[in-house]
Amino acid sequence: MPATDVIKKRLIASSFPVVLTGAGISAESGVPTFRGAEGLWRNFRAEDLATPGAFERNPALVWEWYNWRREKISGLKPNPAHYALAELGKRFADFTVITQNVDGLHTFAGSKDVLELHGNIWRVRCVGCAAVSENRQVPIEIPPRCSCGALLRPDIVWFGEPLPVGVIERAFKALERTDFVLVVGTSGIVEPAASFAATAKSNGAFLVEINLERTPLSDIMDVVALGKAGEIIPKLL
Ligand code: BV8
Ligand code: ZN
Repeated sequence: MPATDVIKKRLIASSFPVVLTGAGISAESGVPTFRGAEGLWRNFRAEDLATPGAFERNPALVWEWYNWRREKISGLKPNPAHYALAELGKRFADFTVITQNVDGLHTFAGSKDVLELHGNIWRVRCVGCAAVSENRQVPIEIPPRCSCGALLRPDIVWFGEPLPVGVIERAFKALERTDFVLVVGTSGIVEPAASFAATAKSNGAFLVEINLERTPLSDIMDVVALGKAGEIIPKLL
């Protein structure tokens, strides 16, 4: 039986499906992934720039990188994978989308209560008064300042920073309860998200991975469907 039929059977039988997505689900929308060819910007890697230290030392350089990404993604639309997940979400009373992506495309496609583990590129946070606001200016002035005078930073979780407490709690609650996890388009490297599938498995969940290639997570999966998210996920409808 083809992988998508097995996945579909298990999905339909599940009561609390959880989907964990990474940059790969937005690739077909034109959003560069982190560890693909586009992962580089002026020879910097995400790990070099997406850190509190880098922002401390050179906020303008970090903002130049985020401006480059904001410009790159500002006109981009969700792809069939995002829309298919939004449609699936309507068919279950309890359907949780947990994403590592900061592009906001799941919400744009209609998914509800998306758990954004690593924040959102269209939100900024004041390093002084901690005020959080949406900011869709492209380009944003560099470096942007809050009305209180302090610097604004992207409201994004950098390496070495803890994930938002509320989001983590809700993610673990879903992972403890779920019986079916779909892991889509992630290289399975960045923690703690990379351990989420194993957490669900230890609670008896059926695990499915959709990716162009095998990843470090593939060995614990019940089904690995190799191919494009934008082609495979719509087949689950
Ligand atoms: C934390 C924000 C603790 C940036 C991101 C050693 C030193 C220092 C730290 C660590 C260390 N070892 C481990 C750590 C912890 C660290 C970590 O995991 N590092 C990694 C590099 C080893 N983690 C952290 O620091 C986290 N915080 O641990 O805090 C703590 C606790 C309490 C108190 C204080 C501290 C924070 C991690 C968050 C980092 N921020 N993003 C930004 O976006 O601007 S991570 C960044 O990588 C993105 O968010 C991205 O989502 C994430 C993961 O990447 P992927 O989504 O998987 O994307 P990738 O490009 O890698 O892969 C794409 C996949 O899609 C590929 O598999 C490809 O085949 C596939 N694909 C492509 N096209 C398609 C497709 N699949 C299907 N269809 C397609 N069409
Ligand atoms: Zn402020």
